[in-house]
Amino acid sequence: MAQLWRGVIREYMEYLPFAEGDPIITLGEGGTPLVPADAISRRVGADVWLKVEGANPTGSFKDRGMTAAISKVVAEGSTTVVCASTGNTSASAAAYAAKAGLRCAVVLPQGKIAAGKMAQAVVHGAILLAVDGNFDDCLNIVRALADSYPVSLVNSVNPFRLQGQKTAAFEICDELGDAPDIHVLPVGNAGNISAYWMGYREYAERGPATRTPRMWGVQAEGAAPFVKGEPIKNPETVATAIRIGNPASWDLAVAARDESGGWIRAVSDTQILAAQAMIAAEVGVFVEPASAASVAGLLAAAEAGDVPKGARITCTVTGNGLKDTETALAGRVLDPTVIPVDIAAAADALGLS
Ligand code: AN7
Repeated sequence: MAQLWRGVIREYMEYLPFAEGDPIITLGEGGTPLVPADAISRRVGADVWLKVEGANPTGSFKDRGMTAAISKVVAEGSTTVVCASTGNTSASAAAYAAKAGLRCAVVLPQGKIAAGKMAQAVVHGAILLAVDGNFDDCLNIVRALADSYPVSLVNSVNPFRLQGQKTAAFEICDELGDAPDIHVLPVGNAGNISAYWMGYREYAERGPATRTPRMWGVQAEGAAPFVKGEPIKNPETVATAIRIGNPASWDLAVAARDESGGWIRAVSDTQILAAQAMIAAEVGVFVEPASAASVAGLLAAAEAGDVPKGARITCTVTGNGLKDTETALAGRVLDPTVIPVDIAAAADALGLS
């Protein structure tokens, strides 16, 4: 009989601040595919795998952290959750709040959320507030709200979020038999790179892994505060998920980078979109632009001669491409060849006859 997946809290409870009997709000998150990416391996001369986080219930890695944060909110008896978001956190918060029967309010940068993510917040019944500002402004608002009013903040400054998100590192080690040599992922608000580093460290300390990987973080050129070394005022990138200028987990991300012997670099929007198209066409995985930043960063590192030959490399592709079809289809010709209801015509059009 198949082994059924029970969600990240039940699968990894001994590594998480949860105990049997605690309320657990889950949509079955985690257990996502780790896909060997031959087309990328060939390009960079290494052994590259994609951790496909778009396969989570709401289509992004945020679900791993949200199951933990929302479960704790329920345990504490709060009835309203709030978050700021570039789209995926709000989609996840709205879904898990719906499952838990909580009120959910999301504060979003106006006009900068991909349509699919907006749809998710709406259908799951969240209260939407749009701010004439960027994500960093939105985060300031919800932090102040949570300080002064009886609402629970579920952004990644909530420590339970990172606890849940670290389980992705566990899954990778469990599947590969040990930690990879290098782990690459996009960096926005910097919670996820911090969470992976925590997960890899804990697995090495407690036995399931013998070592930790180098952490390579990738930002979009127009939104690259870690590359600049300071927050930036007006972040801009086609990858709206990582359009963030003042990351909340700054110190944790710098520690992840430096303790692991890694780096955080930037790639252009053009490189991001090219990587997105390549992953879809040659690996068979449709990711959103922010997710493609990890692969774009790896390809750029290979061009610079910085990828060790034969290294085992895992790349997190953080979100599902279906969330933002507008960006993926921009500049593409969509017109199919129109044929009558006729097999010969279909064969003709396909060059088979
Ligand atoms: C697809 O949803 O910040 O560095 O508000 O949606 O942990 O912030 C999203 C971030 C990468 C960056 N890829 O992760 C939000 C939000 C995708 C994302 C990131 C995000 P962090």
